Amino acid sequence: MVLKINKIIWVLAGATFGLLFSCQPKAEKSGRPNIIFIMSDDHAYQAISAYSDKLIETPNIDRIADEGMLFTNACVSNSICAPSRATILTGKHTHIHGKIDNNFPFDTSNVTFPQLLQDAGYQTAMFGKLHFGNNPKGFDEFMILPDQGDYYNPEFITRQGDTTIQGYVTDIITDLTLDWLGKRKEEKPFMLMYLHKAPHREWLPAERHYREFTQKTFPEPETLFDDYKGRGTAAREAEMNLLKHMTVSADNKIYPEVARELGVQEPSEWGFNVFKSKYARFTEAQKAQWDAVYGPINEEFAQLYPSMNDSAFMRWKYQRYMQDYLGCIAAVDENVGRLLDYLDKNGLSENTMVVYTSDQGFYLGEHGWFDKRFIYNESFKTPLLVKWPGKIAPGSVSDEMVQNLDFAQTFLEAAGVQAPDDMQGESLVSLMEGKNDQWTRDAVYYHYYEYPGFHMVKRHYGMVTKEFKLAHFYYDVDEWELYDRQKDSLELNNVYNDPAYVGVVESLKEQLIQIREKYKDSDELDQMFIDRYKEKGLIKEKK
Ligand code: SGN
Ligand code: CA
Repeated sequence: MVLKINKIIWVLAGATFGLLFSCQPKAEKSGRPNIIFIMSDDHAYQAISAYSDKLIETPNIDRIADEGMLFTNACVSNSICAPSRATILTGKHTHIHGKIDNNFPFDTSNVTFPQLLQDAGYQTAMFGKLHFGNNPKGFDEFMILPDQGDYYNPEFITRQGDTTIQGYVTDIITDLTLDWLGKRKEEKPFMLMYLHKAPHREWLPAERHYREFTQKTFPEPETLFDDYKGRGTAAREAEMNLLKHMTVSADNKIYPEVARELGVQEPSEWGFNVFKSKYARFTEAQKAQWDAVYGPINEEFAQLYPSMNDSAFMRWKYQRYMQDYLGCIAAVDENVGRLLDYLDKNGLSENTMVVYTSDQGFYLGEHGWFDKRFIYNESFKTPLLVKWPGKIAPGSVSDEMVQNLDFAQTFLEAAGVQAPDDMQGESLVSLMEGKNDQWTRDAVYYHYYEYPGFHMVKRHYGMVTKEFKLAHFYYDVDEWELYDRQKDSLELNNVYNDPAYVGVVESLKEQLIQIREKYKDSDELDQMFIDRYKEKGLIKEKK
């Protein structure tokens, strides 16, 4: 009912506005803002120059913060792809919308913000990676990658059927997006989700970028050789260490035959198979271009490998990893620039909110890791840059604890649509407008489930404030960790059992109980999700 009234109000308001300002550009008739949600996959904030210029310059992504706001404490509620995307769409924690991991399909009976915006008269479109196992609801048009999608010559799922498009995925997703913008009805506001696959593993850059980035050397993180002392079992047992778990073939691009001949110990055959299947997708011309650059890298590796010790091999892997990962980001940045230029040239910038974020953060060698999943900083935090001319002051910064949980309510408020009462986030509009006194949140909740599974990061939930991080790892362990975020920014010392923190532990545990209640999470639900894994044979019964 509320929605219907809202819709009527907007139709009337739009009509009045249209009559009064009929000489305005057509797109602004209704007065409601357009919304462009740009999300990349696994884009670490460490690899955006608005946050840090140690690794790469991203001038186009940075433009969003220059013209708007940089959030320095944005985070996710569950650091993995599909759960994060479901949280973004529904405004609910993963235990509520049910998409706790990448295994089970999204329950499409959930109400999502695009459906509400579409009902309120917005044109809606989605291009790129969704990763739900089913098609999105609430979109006038979509073209999505099946599952993780491919970097080269990717397939797309559309309502009309599947199609393969020749070329490089980041460029193609942008072409589709710009094409739709050009074709849309100018009299209606739009909400567009422009969702990159890059820089997701296995990090295949475009030719123009691998030529450039394979020539570069990058600074190593302080904790590349972390020995995980001072942390718990979960950090020690996670399978995402560059030396032990990153594959020399699929990840570092050494041809399987070269790796075999050298006797490199791969974690499993899987890396070889992934490399072969990705290489097989290339056209003959793409293979030739690839071989011209990666062939010499293979030759050099064959020379070096026999005399490499573990630390030299780790360093080599780190450089290879960064060259390809950052090469993928270069294409994302260029293409974000294409989109921003399009908005400028077509008079759309003024009335469009543009958001840049990632579905979660990522380890770029910190703690010796790649991948994500943990409540620890590099995976828990995610980039967030937003511009909204006239609402957000250019060059502003917010260090509030905002979450992917907040997007749905933010977009609904921006569009003047009432959010359903059961959404669990908080609209960021007040923060964007500089009304910081209206922001009351001082802690966020986190819960990761996908265990046992890829990379073997144990199940854990926790709570994070600006000062502290408290986490409980459960299921096959029962371990608590506490980090003092002010004194230990690298999160190297679990102080949970430190007598100096007895009072802090007591009060944070109490607060954690309350936040679990507030968000309707519980031990019973934790057990239910474990049982679901048992039923599906994803975990064996405990002895
Ligand atoms: C793939 C990756 C993993 C990654 C998961 C989830 N392996 O399985 O490293 O953790 O996706 O990523 S890959 O080499 O086959 O790409 S997510 O972003 O979809 O959650
Ligand atoms: Ca991801």
